[in-house]
Amino acid sequence: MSDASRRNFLRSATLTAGALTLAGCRSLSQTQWVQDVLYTAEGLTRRVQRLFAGTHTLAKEYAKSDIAPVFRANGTLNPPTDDYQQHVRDGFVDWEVKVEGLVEHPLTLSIADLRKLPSRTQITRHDCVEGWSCIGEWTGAPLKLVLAMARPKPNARYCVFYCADPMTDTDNDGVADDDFYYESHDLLECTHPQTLLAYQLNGKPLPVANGAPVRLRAERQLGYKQAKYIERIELVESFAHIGGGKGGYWEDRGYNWYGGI
Ligand SMILES: Nc1nc2c(c(=O)[nH]1)N[C@H]1C(S)=C(S)[C@@H](COP(=O)(O)O)O[C@H]1N2
Ligand SMILES: [Mo]
Repeated sequence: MSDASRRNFLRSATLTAGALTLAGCRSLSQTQWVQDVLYTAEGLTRRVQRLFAGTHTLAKEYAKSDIAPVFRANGTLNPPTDDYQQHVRDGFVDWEVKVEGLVEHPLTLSIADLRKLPSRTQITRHDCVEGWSCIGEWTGAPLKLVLAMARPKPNARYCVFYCADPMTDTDNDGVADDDFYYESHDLLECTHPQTLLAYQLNGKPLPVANGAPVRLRAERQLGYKQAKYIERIELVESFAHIGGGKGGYWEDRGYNWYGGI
């Protein structure tokens, strides 16, 4: 896109949301809702890790020469719903990401809208609890810019990411689980500079297997926290009422909510 249209987009985003000036890390982290997250005691491991790691410590970034020739895919590789398959055929032009819940300005963003936002590119290592890791280059819109436009309300504490893939019988009890994949992160993680709504892997549109058209990258967290196929982001005060109440599809089945590496 041209500089002029980028400026226009930014201007209209600023006018509608009045918030892009808040996007700078410092001003955002001084707001009350981020401060509240910083001082919330949610469990010793997380608190202690945060104390040692600092608040916005960057995950390690790698060189181009470290990038794996093929980025391994895991979990859902191609959501089988009619709806998703139609989006694949349409090249995801009508895909929308809704941002709603405890926000002043609910948003609906197309992939084109996300691409118009200032982007970040980072080469990072993905670590899956199943015992493998892979280095790839991700490009996307920093989630904090999207949140700054949506303006979280003071009581918002988490983002819940709802995905387009239904999970089938992951507990192997012979009955298809009709739950969709979902995940959540606190607002500290969501405003981290390396937390992206990523639409590109290794310089190309995100492959279907890796979460097309948009997936989360929260680089200080394990693989299962990296929600793929994102359709909706809900800001909530608590996730006790969502799914099994543990903050994520795998958390509801026993994984830790805090997936810090
Ligand atoms: N929507 C969705 N997101 C998901 C999963 C999934 O099955 N569905 N699997 C998770 C797990 S366990 C891992 S390791 C990573 C895999 O991402 P990749 O396919 O790009 O390697 O996605 C995570 N996010
Ligand atoms: Mo994983």
